[in-house]
Amino acid sequence: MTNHFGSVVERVVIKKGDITKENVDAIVNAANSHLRHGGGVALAIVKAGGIEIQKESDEIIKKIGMVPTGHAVITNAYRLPCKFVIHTVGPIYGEGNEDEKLHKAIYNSLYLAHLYNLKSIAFPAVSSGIFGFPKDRCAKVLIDTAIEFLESFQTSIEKVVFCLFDDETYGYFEEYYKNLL
Ligand code: AR6
Repeated sequence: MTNHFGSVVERVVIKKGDITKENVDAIVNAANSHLRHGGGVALAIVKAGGIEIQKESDEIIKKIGMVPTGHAVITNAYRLPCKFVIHTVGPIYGEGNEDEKLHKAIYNSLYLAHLYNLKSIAFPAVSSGIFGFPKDRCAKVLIDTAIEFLESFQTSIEKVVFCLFDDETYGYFEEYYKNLL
């Protein structure tokens, strides 16, 4: 899995931590279609970054109505150390075609970062909290999508970080990633 940029797998980083502290160009929010950031990592992002993130999200909803599952939008990051927050909507487990929808949510987040010419992006384990997607499958879909994206074309993105909050989720990501090395 190499191209002229070097090893694609090595541009993927797995770490444990709080994504609101990540010093990357963009962090990804695991949002809902109404961008109401009321729980989970979404609430942590608004608490750490400021209510302006919710206000800018509300403006987006006023303009476009809702963000469909698998799509992504971008706001400023205000008091967060990153520059932007990319809000993506993963599937709710049980609604059907969840793996495809999760793949699309991650791919579209990466594509938006690419359009903004960003170099680094950090993801939480999208859909695997309140939305109930199994954590081991989440690890596979997220890591596979990042590698597919980095391999598929020349992108500004140099580094994709998966920032996992709890030991169990970190364990699944670490285990899946190690098998790719
Ligand atoms: N840093 C990194 N990961 C975190 C953090 C943090 N600070 N806080 C939580 N996580 P969830 P979902 C992890 O529920 O399943 C919200 O209400 C968490 O442990 O945030 O996509 C939204 O507004 C889990 O591993 O997102 C939506 O309504 C992962 O982030 C809904 O939840 C995702 O959990 C979205 O549900």
